[in-house]
Amino acid sequence: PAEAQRPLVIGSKNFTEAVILGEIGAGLARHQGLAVEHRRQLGGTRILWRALENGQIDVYAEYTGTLAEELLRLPGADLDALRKALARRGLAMTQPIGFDNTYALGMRAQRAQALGIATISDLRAHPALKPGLSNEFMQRADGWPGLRDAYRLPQKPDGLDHDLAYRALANGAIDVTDLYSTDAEIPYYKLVVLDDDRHYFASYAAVYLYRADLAQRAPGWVSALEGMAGRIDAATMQRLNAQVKLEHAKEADVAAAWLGVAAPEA
Ligand code: PBE
Repeated sequence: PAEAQRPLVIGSKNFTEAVILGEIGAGLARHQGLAVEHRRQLGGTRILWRALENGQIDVYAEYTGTLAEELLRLPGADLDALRKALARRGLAMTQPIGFDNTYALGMRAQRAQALGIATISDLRAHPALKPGLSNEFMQRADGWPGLRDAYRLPQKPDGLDHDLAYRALANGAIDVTDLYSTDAEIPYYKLVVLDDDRHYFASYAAVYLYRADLAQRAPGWVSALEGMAGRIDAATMQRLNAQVKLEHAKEADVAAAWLGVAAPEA
């Protein structure tokens, strides 16, 4: 049937880690002789979610907190509740891959120290600080509007591309940005992660989302994706991100090297 001929497609969001996880997912299929296409950097979260729902892609890497807070609007839902809500949409989720990539607010360590800022609450006393926040964070249910209200923050942030935020921080164009906790730039630029003292941010465990029909169409791929459970810890993911962002390796090469050493047998 036509369904069986449909090529296998994995997608990725438009940031480095997402692309690496896309390349690893594609590599797992290729290891089994399956032809798979990786549509790289398709867009932001909502674009990938829609592409998965309507079958333009079969798989992409997502984060549990993003599913709960932004996509399914089930704040605080556990893995079981997320799975049930996904199943109703013909979708499924692997076990967590082994690391969390949470949102956090960050500043240059020196500047934070000079101003006596260690927690997000401390920002309230510094209304003149300029936040530059990634465009997606500005709009998301778990992003700026909720954070501002939860902490009663007085600042007026600008939106910018996440990849540009680090240089803007380094050269003083902005004072605060939203970090992704596995970003390689956090130690590189000597940034400090402000303590989320009101526990606003959810936990964002990395998983692969896939269309439930993939279990019939490519069962070996589904088991290989499930075999990623617990395989990448946060330090490893930050190192893979660093290879691309700081050492300028290609995502595909970083993924292939990781698979060569650590690939679970199909
Ligand atoms: N992140 C960090 C997640 C949410 C937290 C940007 C990696 C994402 O949804 O893409």
